[in-house]
Amino acid sequence: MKKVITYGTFDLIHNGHINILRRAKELGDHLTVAISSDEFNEIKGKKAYHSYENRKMILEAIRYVDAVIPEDEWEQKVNDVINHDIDIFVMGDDWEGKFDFLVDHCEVIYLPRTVGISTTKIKNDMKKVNNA
Ligand code: C2G
Repeated sequence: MKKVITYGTFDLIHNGHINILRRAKELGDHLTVAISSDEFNEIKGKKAYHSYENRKMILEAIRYVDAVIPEDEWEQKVNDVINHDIDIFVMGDDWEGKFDFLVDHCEVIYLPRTVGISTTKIKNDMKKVNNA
């Protein structure tokens, strides 16, 4: 069984998230998503709308997702890849090159981001609509 992993906040789930989850799953047979905890989001300088529990529950409802684990720190990826027997690590190409250290443990694939959508864009567009 070929196991894939990807990481992210996945707040306000949108088509860009679904595209990468679908494509990550298509690379193997099992997809684990490491979803950023609320505390780790603070380290990343992100404030998610949904709590960790709600973002986790939403991800678990997506057909491409087989397992969800917490992402608490930058340094956990090597252990995650080893402990979960991961074959392929996938991230959007806004992270191109940032996780190449994982090549000692698994295949590293960066996929093109979906153009025109992001959680930040959703928040900003909604502000405009509500203030119009
Ligand atoms: N993504 C995408 N297209 C978009 C928006 C996001 O392909 N239009 C991808 C990102 O490249 C990432 C994933 O969706 O691979 C999740 O995006 P975020 O929730 O924004 O995750 P991020 O804050 O980049 O966290 O340790 C890695 C970090 O946790 C990644």
